[in-house]
Amino acid sequence: MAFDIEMIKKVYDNLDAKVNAARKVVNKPLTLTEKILYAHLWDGEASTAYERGKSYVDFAPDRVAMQDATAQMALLQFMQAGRPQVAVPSTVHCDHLIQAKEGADKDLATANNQNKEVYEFLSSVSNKYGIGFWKPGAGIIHQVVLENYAFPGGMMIGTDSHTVNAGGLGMVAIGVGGADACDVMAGLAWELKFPKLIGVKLTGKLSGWTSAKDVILKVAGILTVKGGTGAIVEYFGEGANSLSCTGKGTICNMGAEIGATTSIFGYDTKMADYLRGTGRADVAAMADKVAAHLTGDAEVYANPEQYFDQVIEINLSELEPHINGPFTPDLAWPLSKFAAAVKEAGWPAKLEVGLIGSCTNSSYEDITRAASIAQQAVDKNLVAKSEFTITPGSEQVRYTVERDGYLKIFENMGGVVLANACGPCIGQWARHGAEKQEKNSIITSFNRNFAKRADGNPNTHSFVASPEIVTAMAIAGDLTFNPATDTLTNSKGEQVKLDEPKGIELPIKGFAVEDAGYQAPAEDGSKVQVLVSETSDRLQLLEPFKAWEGTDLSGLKLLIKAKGKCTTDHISMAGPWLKFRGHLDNISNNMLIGAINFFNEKADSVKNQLTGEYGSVPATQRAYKAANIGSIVVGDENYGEGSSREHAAMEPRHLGVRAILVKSFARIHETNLKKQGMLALTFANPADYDKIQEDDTIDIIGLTSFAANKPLSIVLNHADGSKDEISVNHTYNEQQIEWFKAGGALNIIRASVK
Ligand code: MIC
Ligand code: SF4
Repeated sequence: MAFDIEMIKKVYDNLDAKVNAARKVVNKPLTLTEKILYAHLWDGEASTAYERGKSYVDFAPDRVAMQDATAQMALLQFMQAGRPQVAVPSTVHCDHLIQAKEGADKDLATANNQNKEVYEFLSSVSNKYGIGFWKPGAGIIHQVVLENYAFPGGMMIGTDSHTVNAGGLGMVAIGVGGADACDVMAGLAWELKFPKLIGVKLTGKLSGWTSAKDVILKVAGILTVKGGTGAIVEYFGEGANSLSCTGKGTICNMGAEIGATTSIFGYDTKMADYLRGTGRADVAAMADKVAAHLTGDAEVYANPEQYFDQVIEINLSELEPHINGPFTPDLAWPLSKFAAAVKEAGWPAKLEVGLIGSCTNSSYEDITRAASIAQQAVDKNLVAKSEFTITPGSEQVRYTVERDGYLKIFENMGGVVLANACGPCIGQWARHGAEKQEKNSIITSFNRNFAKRADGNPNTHSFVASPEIVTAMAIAGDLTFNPATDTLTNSKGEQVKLDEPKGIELPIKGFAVEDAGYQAPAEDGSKVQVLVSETSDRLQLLEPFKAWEGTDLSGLKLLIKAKGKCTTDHISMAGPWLKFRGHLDNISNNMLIGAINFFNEKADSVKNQLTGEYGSVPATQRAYKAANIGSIVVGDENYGEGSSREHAAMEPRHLGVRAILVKSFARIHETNLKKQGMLALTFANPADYDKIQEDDTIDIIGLTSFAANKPLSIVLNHADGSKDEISVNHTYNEQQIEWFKAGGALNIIRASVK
């Protein structure tokens, strides 16, 4: 069930009829995104046109992908859904829990040992319910999915925000919380607000130091971290066709960083080459036959302004390499302006570590381009000044680049090859000395660079660039170095310049692998036992959340008014906490510990209104819970940006927070909150954020007539006896209101089983 050619065939067999039905109702030429969305309607062929950004629509995704850190919660929920098998092909990938310390072999052995209980749980649940299982060391979910499962015209959801990577192979692939995955695996529809469409027209052709990564680094600079919210980004134009399939994957991958629902490219010869190169000539042949439906209509691409809500044009021939950061992925600097920016801002110019790989940039092409730079270090007598690490995206890529001699090149330059896993990208990095919290700089080919993310040190300035730029910077050891123009002094005292990178898209001798790390599920899993020990500190069976009490909520305490950026890394940190991703009570001890308290500008220090004392956020909330008092969290713009981790919604739910009130939400997080039965509210007037005071007791009014498109009211009872009443908006539809009333969506599925 994990790979299902029959499923792909069915999608293609029905495509013509479905696209034609959509054409009739939409009544104008169609973008690629619309074709795929309308071809995946839960109710079959389209009978009505949906309003972008407004209509909630039920979809029928073809596949589900889950990674180990989110799969635990997704599958703990699925176990309660009472289904014998998953309803659509699904896979689990063990990639997030491996800590980078000494190099691939040792780190993998340690992970297998330390995470034994979790891996056994995931492997047995997968076996039982018909889910394909990719063992630790097999690779990072998005790379493995691109190599094995993604297909043009398909629709997939995955419990990781970078699921969108598969847009590089023409798929509408969307990151979701585990509860959404649980629904789809249980055979239910998956709901999404019909997205707005952003068109990105690519002209020209890449050359020199510029790579596909620079397209998305540039787009992130234009659209910012929230500019893609509620939208799907569709890339097209002659420039798009010239990019390799994996390069397209990189661009789509980092579309998560602009908040886009997903990004996509139309089917072309590069995708066909990649499918054939990865052993799927049959899929390519089938796609060729329906190729007209796997790209947008010519009229759309000729006059994009008429069909997209927003259009951006980028000329690849003029695009410069970019470096984005620090602390946010949308602070975009063209290479030629970066050195001045570093000096002006006073960021540490000395580069400590360069890290390449991750799900964003670990294709054969990426590795060969970076290796062409690393080779020059050796050839030109340069000694790399920074530490350098490589995380291959999959065992297939690792095995192939080792066979072709590229890993040796990195090692010759002093690089350390880490396990095929997320590693430093998600804080699974035992970085020597990070605890000293020194101000320092690192540069990665990853996608995110939020504070503390990689090594837990808030003073690490993390920058994002392409693997070849990262490699060049690691050789120079200096962020003010511009490889396109500057020279370096080698060990003989000569001035040498690095030549432009050169890469190979697909291995000339083909991909190879000895053990890809895949375990197929049992044909009949009914006898497979899934055991969760009651005393485990890593796994905990879920208790149903309580249903809504049927009244307005009054007497809630303000838990925290978070100031500024509050990503899912701030709400539920990864790194050392990843080990508790299957244990809701234990992981709740990290709730909001990274958020900055507006009133004292400190992290993890809030006033307990019952005692007047300051304490950590989780401890304060546990005190409210013990006293049976609900609370509310207030936040700024784009609250919950970043990850799909539903722990960021389940922890407050578990600890008794009743509502999250913010200026705006990131999409996945907002849905996660709704699914778990929380109230996700936004200020009708964002300036009302200023009215929230530290000692407020808060009432939420209007819940007894809670309805779609109808604002609620909030009364702020200030400590001095005065009051403010403010209006708050929400985006709940009727069904989502039922989730709230039932105490969470899972309670509704549970009820349907009995
Ligand atoms: C991330 O890049 O932040 C993660 C870790 O892959 C997350 C998923 C998680 O928190 O487990 C994501 O992007 O969704
Ligand atoms: Fe893993 Fe990093 Fe990719 Fe997330 S962004 S899936 S942590 S490699």
